[in-house]
Order: sequence, then C-alpha cells, then structure tokens
Amino acid sequence: MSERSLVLVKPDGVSRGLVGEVISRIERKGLKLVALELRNVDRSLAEQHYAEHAERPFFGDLLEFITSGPVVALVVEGPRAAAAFRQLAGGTDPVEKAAPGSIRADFGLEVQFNLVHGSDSPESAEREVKLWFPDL
Ligand code: DAT
Ligand code: MG
Repeated sequence: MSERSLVLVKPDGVSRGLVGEVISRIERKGLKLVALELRNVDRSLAEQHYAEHAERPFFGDLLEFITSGPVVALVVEGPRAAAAFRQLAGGTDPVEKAAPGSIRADFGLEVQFNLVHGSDSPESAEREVKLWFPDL
C-alpha cells in the first residue's frame, strides 16, 4: 500500500544549499517524487501548516522562521512514506534526538534550525498535502 507525505526543505536548508542533498536521500531511500516546488510561504499558510503548535511559546518564532525565505515543498510517495521520511529526517532536536546519519543529525545544530519538515503520520500527511498542493 502506497502513501503520500509532505516534505519541506525549510529556509535554513535552502539557504545552506542542502536541497540537492535532501532530494538525493529521498531518491536513494526509494521514495518517489510526485510534486516539487520552490515557494515563498505567507503567514496564512504558515499558521495553517503549524496550527497544532499555536499555543506553544515558540510559535511566533516558528512562523517568523518559516516565512523568512523560500522553502522547497515536495510530495513523496511510497510504502509508509511519512514514517520513512521521518526516519531520514531524524528526531526534532538535531543533537539530542536525531539518530546519527539522519539529515538533522548530519547537518543541524539547533532545534529551531533543523532543516526539514516531514508529516508525522498518514493523517497529517493527507491534511498537509491538501494544504500545500490542493490541485494534486
Ligand atoms: P517536527 O518538525 O520534528 O515534527 P514538531 O512538530 O514538534 O517537530 O515542531 C515543529 C517545529 O517547531 C520543529 O521542527 C522545530 C520547532 N520546535 C519544536 N520544538 C521547539 C522548541 N522547544 N523550541 C523551539 N522550536 C521548536
Ligand atoms: Mg511536526
């Protein structure tokens, strides 16, 4: 059974020139690319994307960051796509949680600048793919 997931290379990943690195890892894992776009994120999309964090103390900084420069948004597809990309990404904190060899562990230092986003479940993926790529 195939599944889709939303992936973002966040502004830090784009500005550091890690787009190719992330896409390469997705392809080598065996996930298929079904959408790919460089895009600027407006406040409304950022708020909807991170709605689950609206009450968190870091929400303002998170919105500021995700709208600070272009992101690369992708939809990937394959068996257990959401979990598979989360494995490639590593845990949220690049130092304390991300496993060695993951994207966040290999390239990140701080939780706010952890380079990539991946939907955290098939249900989140469905919501996020619709939000970012309504015509897909
Ligand atoms: P993930 O991106 O691994 O799904 P999340 O959904 O809990 O993590 O949080 C979304 C993003 O918010 C995360 O990638 C970075 C930021 N963030 C999370 N916890 C934070 C914290 N304690 N301080 C600052 N930023 C945080
Ligand atoms: Mg999350």
